[in-house]
Amino acid sequence: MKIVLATSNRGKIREIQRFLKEFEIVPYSEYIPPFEIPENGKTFQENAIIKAKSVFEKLQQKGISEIVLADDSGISVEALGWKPNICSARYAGENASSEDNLEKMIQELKSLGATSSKAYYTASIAIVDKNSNIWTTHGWMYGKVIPEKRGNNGFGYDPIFIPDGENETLGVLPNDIKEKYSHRVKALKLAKIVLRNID
Ligand code: ITT
Repeated sequence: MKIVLATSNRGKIREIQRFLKEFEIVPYSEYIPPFEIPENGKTFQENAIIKAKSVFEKLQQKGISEIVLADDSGISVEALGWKPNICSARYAGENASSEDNLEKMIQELKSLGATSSKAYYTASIAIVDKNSNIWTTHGWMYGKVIPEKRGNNGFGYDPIFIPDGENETLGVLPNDIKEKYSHRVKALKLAKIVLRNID
């Protein structure tokens, strides 16, 4: 069964393909040129639905009818008043890179004098099936962030995030350890049940 991913984030594409091996996972950019999707929802769930529906509808306009899956995710940090939350991708500004966002967070933590702060990741997955039904699932990963980059594994904020139960960042820990705790994998486990029961 084919599933079109409504994301341009290569880190997400890699992790979703790795976990949903039983399906044929195709990024939407293989069908249509990537386009700006206004993520103006108030929650991860709302934004995941906006992304999945936007790509589903755009594909339908081209006569392509496929199941679409989107991921909206982010990190919430206690010392930052549980921000950036749904604004994680634009923490350092509208067109900020992952590197800019990471640097900004390190600087903010340093300026607060925090040597570490409790943090968690959230992932909301939205699926639009071929009958336009919408399904959502969610997952969380708890841990802390430190104001120092360690390792290059994972993506985004992973080089400063240490999951509960570990002593190293996700930048240092291998992929299979991230999978054990991952917010995205928890949401995808539930999404798998949905995907096995729709057509
Ligand atoms: P799409 O909207 O195209 O999917 P995006 O990167 O803009 O890509 P989001 O709006 O969902 O995605 O923003 C999520 C941000 O949160 C992302 O840019 C990362 O910086 C961060 N993030 C989410 N999950 C993460 C993970 O597993 N590891 C590290 N950072 C993560």
